[in-house]
Amino acid sequence: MCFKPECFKPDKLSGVHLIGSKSRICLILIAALMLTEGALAAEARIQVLNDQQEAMDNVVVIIEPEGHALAAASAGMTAQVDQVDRQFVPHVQLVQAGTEVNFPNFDDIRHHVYSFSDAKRFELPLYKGTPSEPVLFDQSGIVTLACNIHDWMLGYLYVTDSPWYALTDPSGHAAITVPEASHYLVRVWHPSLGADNAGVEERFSADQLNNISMTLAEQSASGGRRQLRRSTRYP
Ligand SMILES: [Cu+2]
Repeated sequence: MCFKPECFKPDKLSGVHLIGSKSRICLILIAALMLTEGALAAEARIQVLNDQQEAMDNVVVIIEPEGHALAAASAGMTAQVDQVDRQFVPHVQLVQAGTEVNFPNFDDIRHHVYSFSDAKRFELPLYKGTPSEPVLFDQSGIVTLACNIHDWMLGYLYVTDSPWYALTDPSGHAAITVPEASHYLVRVWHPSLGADNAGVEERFSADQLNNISMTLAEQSASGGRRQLRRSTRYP
């Protein structure tokens, strides 16, 4: 086999001569579009800490890139909130508006799951196993989940219009791939804020996006009011 540059003429590359000039232009355009798509993605990295500088997991993180429409959830998006050992698992579930959620009961007793929240009022009367129909969550907001039988059972379903979201992991981190924009609105929420508080949002520029740190601080001096302090670490 020849590896000299003169040997790599187009007519020696199998298949190339089978593609017409119009097809070649199409292929070049598709390749260019794919490259453009790739270049338009940015990585958001957020860490949420409490006021003792400890990592907070299960914090809802939602990003809205400025100038980008919040695309609707694609049809058929599903999620689930289990009942295990008389608890909702996960304690916080995060879905995009338009998602259908199943509530399977893995306990050997019956549960009666309901919500009176404005974003979704529903009721799944006493059942075992998985109810035959999922519940559609088509409106953004915080849905508090409870069980009519077991008063201590409490869970949250955070419904967002944005397709760019994640929950923080045990190290307090969330990484979200977002489209490129000059600025981003980052919203965070944790159950300790309460269901009536949609969360705290801050605006960040593109060059801050991959190193955002937010602190969830309890303000005991102002009557126990909780709020978020924002800080951005620079290298
Ligand atoms: Cu129950």
